[in-house]
Amino acid sequence: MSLEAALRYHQSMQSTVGNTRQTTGHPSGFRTYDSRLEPIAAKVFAQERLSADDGLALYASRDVLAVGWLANHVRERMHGDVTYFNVNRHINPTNVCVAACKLCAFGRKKGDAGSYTMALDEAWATAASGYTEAVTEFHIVGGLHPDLPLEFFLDLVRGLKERFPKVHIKAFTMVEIAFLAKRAKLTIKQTLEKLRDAGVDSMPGGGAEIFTHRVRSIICDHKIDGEEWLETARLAHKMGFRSNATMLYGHIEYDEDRVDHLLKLRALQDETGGFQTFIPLAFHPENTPLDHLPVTTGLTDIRQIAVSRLLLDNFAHIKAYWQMLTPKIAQIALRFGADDLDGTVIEEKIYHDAGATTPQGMTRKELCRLITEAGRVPVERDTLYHAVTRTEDSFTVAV
Ligand code: V47
Repeated sequence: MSLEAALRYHQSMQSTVGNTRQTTGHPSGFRTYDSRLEPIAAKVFAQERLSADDGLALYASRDVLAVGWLANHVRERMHGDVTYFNVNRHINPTNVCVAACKLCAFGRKKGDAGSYTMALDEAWATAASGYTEAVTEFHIVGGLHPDLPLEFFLDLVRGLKERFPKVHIKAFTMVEIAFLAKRAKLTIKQTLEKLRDAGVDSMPGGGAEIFTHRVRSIICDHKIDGEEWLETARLAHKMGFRSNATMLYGHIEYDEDRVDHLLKLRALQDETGGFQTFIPLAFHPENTPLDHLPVTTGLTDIRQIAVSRLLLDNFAHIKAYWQMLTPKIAQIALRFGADDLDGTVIEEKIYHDAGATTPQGMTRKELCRLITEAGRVPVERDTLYHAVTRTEDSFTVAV
């Protein structure tokens, strides 16, 4: 059957099985067979803010393609075809962690088999290893080590800045910052000041998980609570740091928890404007105490990207983190609301300890191929979304 014939057949089936997509009458030609999406579409076209109920309707809708269409509409309104990626390296200085979060396969207790803590020289050598293209970003996160003092992390960052002065240091989640502050008997603000003076440029979005107490008390009861995560981000933004935000989905949370999480991030973004990118993270259960839970499906992942784009109207970017989604789903996500794929990464531990089968890293060429094949235009960015121009193994950043 030719493509045209297949499309005609599909259309005739749609009109006979009662699943007919209705147009809303809007000039954009939006169509849905879910009447609950029509008022939401009207709001999206009028650039009006969506409510918590709208969020729930988007999660509940059986018309995932229509949800994705709306998210893609917003994505193209904001970014056209531009799709961002970066050349980065992840560094996880230690997997020793006092917390024993049920969501995690990465953390180990001190002295346990498989536990490790890098010496400073080792961490600096790791930063330089494994890749020939000049990285523009180090992404540094790790366990909550019971003995490593704040000074260790300050030395780590200072040493990196000395050795790689042009590389942006995106380091330490809000959870790590609150932990380091407590250990050093400093306020969060004092700790952030020390990190800034040592050379930390921004923060990654991890540790947010799901903010509601019911969920947090089960999946990560040793971490700071949702309010403390938000307050730490608030303080960081007020000091001029930019940060990302994440949400871990696909475990024991309900749609209501996800909507609550997204709207809390949206409210903080209204206040500070400090978030750059939102990254929905699919839960990988393998090797965690929650390994009886199923992995997320492709449609759940794609819908989550789309709902994030639609609810987070004040976030500039939605990232389809290919390491977590797989390159195939991440590529499709570029048509469902995402405008960023993250980066080369080089070495990833958190998801691979939890059973991820994705490669450890990707080259610029491979990332560009994924983006181009999705009909988008790849743009290499630095952490702050300035375009990067490359010559062999060096780069310049447009500011
Ligand atoms: O906070 C831990 C999650 C996060 C599992 O800011 C798990 O650019 C799934 O935050 N299954 C760390 N997820 C990763 C992260 C991140 C990744 C990429 C880019 C950025 C950014 C941030 O990973 C943790 C937690 O939410 N996580 N264990 C697991 N078993």
